[in-house]
Amino acid sequence: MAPRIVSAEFLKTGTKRDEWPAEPLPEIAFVGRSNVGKSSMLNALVRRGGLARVSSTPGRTQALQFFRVLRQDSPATRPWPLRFCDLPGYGFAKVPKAERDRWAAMIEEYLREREGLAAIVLIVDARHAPPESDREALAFLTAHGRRVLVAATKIDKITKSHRFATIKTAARELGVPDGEVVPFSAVEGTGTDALWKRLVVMLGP
Ligand SMILES: Nc1nc2c(ncn2[C@@H]2O[C@H](COP(=O)(O)OP(=O)(O)OP(=O)(O)O)[C@@H](O)[C@H]2O)c(=O)[nH]1
Ligand SMILES: [Mg+2]
Repeated sequence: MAPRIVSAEFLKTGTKRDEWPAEPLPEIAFVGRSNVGKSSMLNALVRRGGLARVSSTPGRTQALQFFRVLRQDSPATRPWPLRFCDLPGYGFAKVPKAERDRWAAMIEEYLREREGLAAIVLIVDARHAPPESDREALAFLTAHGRRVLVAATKIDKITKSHRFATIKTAARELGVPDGEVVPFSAVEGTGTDALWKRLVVMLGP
């Protein structure tokens, strides 16, 4: 079961290291190609439609966006805070190269060096076999010792009978075990419970 979300609020934008929030909380970051559905996934997980900015124009999220979330796992436990970090996407060709390089440097520094980063959700598009950039992102994260959860989003675009095979293909292409790719849809709400279940394990009590 997904936890009850007691509150979810926008904290701040960060473009530089000294703008990363200082409050020591476990953090979850959302990584993936431009327009894949990172911000929509974050919103679906906290069940707040307009929290993170979503747009059909790729390149919507242009800096690190931090959110503070209070979750309650069961009525008997007290709420625990955590942070979400919504990242700009990679692979968006229409952004000028200098700006792309600046984003990449900003994202990589954060992913390499951020303390308290409990897990990273790597989001891939269920409709296509993961491109080279997704495999590179996964290799980068594991090389830096990060714990990664893979989610294949926009699964609503795949007919139900093809979903299993789609997830299997994505897992094989990425070189992770089948069961490790979570099918997800921000539109249907598919996968929010499964993703939360794994996040809660990584976040600890
Ligand atoms: N069908 C479908 N559309 C989705 C889903 N998730 C996101 N979208 C759509 O995909 C587009 C991009 O969504 P965003 O959440 O802004 O994607 P993003 O990865 O944050 O994009 P950038 O911040 O620009 O990199 C929007 O038009 C969303 O409505 C999904 O699960 N299913
Ligand atoms: Mg976004």
